[in-house]
Amino acid sequence: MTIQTPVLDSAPAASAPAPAPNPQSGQPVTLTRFLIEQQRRPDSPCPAGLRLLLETVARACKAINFAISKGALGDVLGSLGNENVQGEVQKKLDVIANDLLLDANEWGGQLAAMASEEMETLHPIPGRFPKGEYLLTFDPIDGSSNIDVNLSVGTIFSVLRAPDACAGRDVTEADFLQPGAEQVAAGYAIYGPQTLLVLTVGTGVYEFTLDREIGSWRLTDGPMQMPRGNREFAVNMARRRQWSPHVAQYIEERICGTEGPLGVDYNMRWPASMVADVHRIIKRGGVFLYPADSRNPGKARLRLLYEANPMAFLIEQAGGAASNGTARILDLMPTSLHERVGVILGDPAEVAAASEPQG
Ligand code: AFP
Repeated sequence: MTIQTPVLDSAPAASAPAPAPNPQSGQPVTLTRFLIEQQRRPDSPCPAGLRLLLETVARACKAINFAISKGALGDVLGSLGNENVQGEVQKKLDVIANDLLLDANEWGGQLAAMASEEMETLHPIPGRFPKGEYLLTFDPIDGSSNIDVNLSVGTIFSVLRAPDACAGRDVTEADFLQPGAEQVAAGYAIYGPQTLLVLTVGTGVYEFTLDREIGSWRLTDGPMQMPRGNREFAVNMARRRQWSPHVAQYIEERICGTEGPLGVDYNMRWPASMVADVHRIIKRGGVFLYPADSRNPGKARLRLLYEANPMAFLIEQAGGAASNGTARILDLMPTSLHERVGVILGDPAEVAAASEPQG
């Protein structure tokens, strides 16, 4: 299913949000019940194989949450002393979370292959297990630099359909290089004051809270639509020298507030965790920027396949917009597994104002 979401310059309304089961009805709506009800929809945005895959990913996120919460009481903090394929110092939890996702997902028969921020090449499904129709990409721990200082981190995941040809051959990197509009599901777990799972199968964005007493994900919000007009931006000001003149002016005008051309004050956040920023924006609005380096666009920070694309899918489903500064992120054709892009996402009016003028 290709996501037909309106173009960037019109505030995209999410595809008709599904009538989620009523969390207030007394009956706990678990993730399993929610996904089965999505599967039963006439347009079946969540076939059985996808439902099983999402339940497996959600189960792995519970295990990741358990590992993270051990902190200094378990051997999970600190770094491994080496760098990952991104050239970033690899944290112990990066590898623990990556292995939990691989181990949970490789035997179920839903996947043709996986790819991760922490692995240079794709992870094929071992020959002893059946191959399935989906491709899973993930950032096992987003915000790794926050782990050792007890700030929010998350897991980001994206599901694509594997090309039919994969059935008869080995999966290649090229099979993953699909525009984000081809995603059939995306989500994140956020390991913060609460442990939350937020996901979409193209029928709106839904939030599940981990009930730690019984270990069950329970529907607590959705379909979520981000509030408009919240004057709050998230950007790393230390990267100022890398911004284009247009982005620099966009931020400067907001810093000037009532003393500048906009005549209104803005607030700023920077938790150094995209998952925390995206969740805040879905819940209360605002805008997130991590622009590409204007002097060398290839030196953008965020990865297209397993950070920008899943978050863009979620943001658009919640009524927002997501751009690389010049184009809709979900329309971009990836050229490599770990390709990096600039990201501006959130309130459509703010995304349009921060994006480079066309023409
Ligand atoms: P890490 O996972 O390496 O901590 O990076 C997190 C991230 O990819 C994204 O979640 C943040 O928004 C951004 O990088 C933070 O980047 P800075 O460290 O440059 O602020």
